[in-house]
Amino acid sequence: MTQEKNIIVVGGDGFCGWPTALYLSRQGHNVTIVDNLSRREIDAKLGADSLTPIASVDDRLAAWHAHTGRTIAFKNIDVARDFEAISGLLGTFKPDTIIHFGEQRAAPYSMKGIGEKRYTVDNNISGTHNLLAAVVELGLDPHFVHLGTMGVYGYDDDGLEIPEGYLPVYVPGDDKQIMKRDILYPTNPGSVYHMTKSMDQLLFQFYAKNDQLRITDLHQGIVWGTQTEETRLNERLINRFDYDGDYGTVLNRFLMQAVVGHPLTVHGTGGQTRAFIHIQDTVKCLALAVENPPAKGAKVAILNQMTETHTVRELAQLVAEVSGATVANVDNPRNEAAENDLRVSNRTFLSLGLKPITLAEGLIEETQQIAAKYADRCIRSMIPCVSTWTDKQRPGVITPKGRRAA
Ligand code: NAD
Ligand code: USQ
Repeated sequence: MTQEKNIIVVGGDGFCGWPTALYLSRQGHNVTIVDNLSRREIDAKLGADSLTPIASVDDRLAAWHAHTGRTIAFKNIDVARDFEAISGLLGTFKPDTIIHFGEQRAAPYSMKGIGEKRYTVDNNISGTHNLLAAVVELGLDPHFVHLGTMGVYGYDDDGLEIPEGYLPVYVPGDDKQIMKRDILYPTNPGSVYHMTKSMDQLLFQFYAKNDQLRITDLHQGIVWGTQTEETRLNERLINRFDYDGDYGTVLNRFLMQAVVGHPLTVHGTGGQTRAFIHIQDTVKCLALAVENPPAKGAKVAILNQMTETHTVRELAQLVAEVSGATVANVDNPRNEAAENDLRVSNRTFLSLGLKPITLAEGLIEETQQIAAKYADRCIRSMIPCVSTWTDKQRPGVITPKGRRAA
């Protein structure tokens, strides 16, 4: 039995946060979810919805209690804007661990327009800073676990295996001796959203150095799948499944497109290589991170939270093979390398005992039990990716080759 901890899960109503809160509660921890429900509001504004029917927060928590006898508390707080409320909660609850999922996490949404760019920066940076500053102000010593992203490294294909956060550099000193320094792996974000995660890294570096906060930053790949052992217990506990052009991630989109008979929307050639992890493994990694905090005064622990890499076209082929779907190569609305290689070290989680679920194992179950089961809830008009990275990519805009189709 793990030792009971007081854990605050910021963003605990979201796709990764909800199953994590359940898993930690089932392990015997005392969990409080903090969420301002902004993700549900954004869906309502976009006219989108989770493919799976997600219950209200109150219903979710009541179902959890009914099925397990365990209680998870919920506080509706905007951590970016309501400093007094989050500071008050931290002071009362005195968490052993704060897990921070509470950011605007879609790259296409962050590139949609000036309002979305500003919201993403204000929300993500202020939220992270408020939490760190409140902890210091209150004289608390929780382990702060943050969800970062593989995308901070960029996809420049520089031939290196991406290390876990730090790059050893060798520079000539004044006396011509070669000195070794470990620097933060240089960031190269590909969207305003990814840029906020790069900026978060500097906040962590500063607070670990200046205030000896114990911080773990998990650089996570693209999460796929829907259910975990806990969310399967009852339909009121079901996890969200995003498939729309802003929030749907690539593999879940392909799975849903396959069952509704929509061609798989491969951007460009599909030569983009990305890192992936199943939601069940996300939850397990979080629990492993919670059990293994860095020492006080240590630098930020940066762990790559991913289990396999694939090109987008490989994913499309895999999904087409299991479903008979067709593949469409569409204009890429993003500003990203058309083709790249990606090698990533994930030694820490493997050494802590993670046994990853592979795509080959989980794909068919996901297609049949989620995408097919809820296919009639699909809003087809939400499938296309309409957020573009630059004005020139917008339909109807005149380019040197002519006007792009509206
Ligand atoms: P999500 O949008 O489903 O969940 C985020 C939750 O945070 C939502 O419930 C939202 O309401 C809440 N939130 C946002 N801003 C808040 C604020 N100011 N105050 C309080 N609550 C706030 O996203 P997710 O997919 O669960 O991602 C969680 C974290 O993991 C994010 O930080 C994301 O960057 C990171 N991540 C996600 C993926 C992925 O594929 N989903 C991959 C890598 C990293
Ligand atoms: N893509 C397609 N077709 C689609 C949708 C996407 O080809 O229909 C391509 C994109 O152009 C991109 C790749 O698939 O090359 C990945 O896109 P994505 O939307 O699945 O992932 P991304 O925008 O990178 O963001 C997601 C999460 C984000 C997280 C990130 C991890 O939304 O929160 O940080 O994955 S990572 O990519 O490793 O940085």
